[in-house]
Amino acid sequence: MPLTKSLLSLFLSFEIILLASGFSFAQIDKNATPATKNLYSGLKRSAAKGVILGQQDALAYGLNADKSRWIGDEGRSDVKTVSGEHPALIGYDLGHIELDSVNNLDGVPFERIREDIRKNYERGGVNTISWHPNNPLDFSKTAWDKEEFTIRKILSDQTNKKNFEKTLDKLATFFLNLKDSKGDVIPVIFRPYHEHTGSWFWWGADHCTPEEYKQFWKFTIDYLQKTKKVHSLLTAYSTDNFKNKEHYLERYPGDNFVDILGFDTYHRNPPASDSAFIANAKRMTGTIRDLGKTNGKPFAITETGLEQLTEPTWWTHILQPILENSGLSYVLVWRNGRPDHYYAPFEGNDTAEDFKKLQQSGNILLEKKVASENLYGKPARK
Ligand code: BMA
Repeated sequence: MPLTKSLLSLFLSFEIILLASGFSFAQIDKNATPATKNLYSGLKRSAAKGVILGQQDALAYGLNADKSRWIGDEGRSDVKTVSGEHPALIGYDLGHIELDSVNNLDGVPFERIREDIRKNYERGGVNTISWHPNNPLDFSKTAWDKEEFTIRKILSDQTNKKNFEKTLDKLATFFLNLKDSKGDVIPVIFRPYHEHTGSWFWWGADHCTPEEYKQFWKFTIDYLQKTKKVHSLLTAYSTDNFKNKEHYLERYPGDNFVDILGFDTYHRNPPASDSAFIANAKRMTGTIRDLGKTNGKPFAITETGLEQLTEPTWWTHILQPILENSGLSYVLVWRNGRPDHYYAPFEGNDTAEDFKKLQQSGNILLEKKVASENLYGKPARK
């Protein structure tokens, strides 16, 4: 019947509009660049294919077969040496940008970070940025050097606040100067003030109230987006281990200030803790999946790993069960920083074969599969 038919088509077109905009409705920056908006929907889309595997500082340095360090080699990453492909998500840290330092806190030149971000972006990969800033009230103190109520002292004192804005100006300059070869600004995931359920950083749970943390977060994001006009960020909220949904959300600044829901969790004391680690990671993934589905936001394990990979089948026996059918957009393992501090396989590492099995399982997406997902553009044709 014509009436029913036209009602139906009206309903359908409404639904199509909703669906089309639905992928971006939950994104916080309405003025985000087209590539940033596409990345946001791309991260949700690719989660149906597998979990993007990433590593911190993967392109900047790593380990040789004898565990000596390589630093700054072009086109190299330990994951590529082992698997033939770079990780499809690369993490970087901007710690010490606030000091106008040439290198970040782990000795990587900011110029190199900028280049690696561009190269990874042009390969279709994803870039995520954490920040371990020194204490803004006293730059001689590191991110781990806990002052009493730093955040309160920044928010409540105009001079401190103005000084902190100068630091945010430096971040904004960095973000705005990340350009591709066409001169367009490159989108990045920005993951500030992480692991705040713990108290090891000056922004941690014991050093500010939930309200202060939220205010500080909102101030940072508003300042970058509204004052500095940075429109290339997806913002990731990233707790450490948490007990339940209430604990996860205790310091959540709100759906209008967060694009990606995440948490960090490290596997410590293996093998005694193996099954507890898997169960815990699955439980926490379940919490952020529920929240992500409700809010239309992508969700991710923003840091994880087993230091020194002491279990040869860690990838298929520990990580794979966590990732399988998880709906996670990505998982990032930490850096191959030192012979006693590494999280990804390198040439000759005991877990290299097992890593390849995980690669073949189809549960993770590395460079090639992510490139074919076209995360910064329209969905790839079937
Ligand atoms: C920690 C360690 C440190 C490093 C810091 C920031 O987990 O890797 O050595 O300085 O992250 O990258």
